[in-house]
Amino acid sequence: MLIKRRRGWEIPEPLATPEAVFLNRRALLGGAAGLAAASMLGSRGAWAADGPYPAARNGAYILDRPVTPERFSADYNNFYEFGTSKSVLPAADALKASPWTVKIEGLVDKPFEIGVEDLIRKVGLEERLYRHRCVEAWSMSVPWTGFPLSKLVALAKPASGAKYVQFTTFLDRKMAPGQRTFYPWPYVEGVTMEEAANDLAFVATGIYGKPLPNQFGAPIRLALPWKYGFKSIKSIVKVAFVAERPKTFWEALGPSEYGFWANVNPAVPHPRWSQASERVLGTDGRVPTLIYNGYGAQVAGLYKGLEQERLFV
Ligand SMILES: Nc1nc2c(c(=O)[nH]1)N[C@H]1C(S)=C(S)[C@@H](COP(=O)(O)O)O[C@H]1N2
Ligand SMILES: [Mo]
Repeated sequence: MLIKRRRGWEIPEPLATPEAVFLNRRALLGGAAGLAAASMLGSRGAWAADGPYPAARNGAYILDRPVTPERFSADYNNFYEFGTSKSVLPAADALKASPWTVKIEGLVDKPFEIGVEDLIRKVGLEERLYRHRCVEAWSMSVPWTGFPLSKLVALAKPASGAKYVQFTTFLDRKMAPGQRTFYPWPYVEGVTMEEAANDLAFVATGIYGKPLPNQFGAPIRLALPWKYGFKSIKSIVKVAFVAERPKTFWEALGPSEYGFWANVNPAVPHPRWSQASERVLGTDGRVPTLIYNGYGAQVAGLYKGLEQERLFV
């Protein structure tokens, strides 16, 4: 029998129980108190009685630190389409996340459009515990529900000329007041085909065992835990396979501060602050930031031969 040796940073399962389970229990036992907690957490925070949530956890992706309680992570978000405040939860109520379709286009066998529910039915869902490290030096650890990005790539059947995958968020100035600003909307992000094929690259449709609440980027977003949080684009409407490196949103806004690669590295400071440590949401403490946010074993190989690039901004 093969016994998997516990890596130093992993913690026993009970500490990593998603808060949804805890809250569900409270909702069942606690009546009104539980319901109040549930309604606080965002408009799509329904307790799905059926459907694909919660999905089975993939035990290969666990953490060395407790899951951030939802009451902290769900009201401390970056979602500039709905304002620059960290508390975009109420404003993000305006996001109409259902029905929602995603266009697959560019250098593919045959472009197509697919509804999020159909997509989920095709690829299946799993839960993974991932760290998330914002370039602003705060972090959280959350249970995402979703599927590997490689499954979406396989569905798309890209042509050999495709070198990058470009993701685009919705554009709707009526619905999203933040898009009435001068920023280069819509939000665009991208990864190389090699990054997209890496097993860590994840498409999230849920969090805490339920569909994504709006402020987390409903109904479909990326989760790239070895990169700064801004790479994890929210509310995706288009996935395009392209030959040229996309000009990404933050890179377009501030190229001296934000680049394409944006891999986490504590040794490379942001021009205006240190990246050496991070504030952990829901605690009063800071912890040291790790290169590739702790995921170097899985991803460092992607960057061999690219040492001349700005890999860490
Ligand atoms: N469309 C879109 N995606 C986005 C952002 C945004 O403003 N708009 N903010 C990014 C940043 S800076 C971070 S840190 C994460 C925040 O994800 P969270 O709110 O789920 O923690 O979303 C990223 N994805
Ligand atoms: Mo961020």
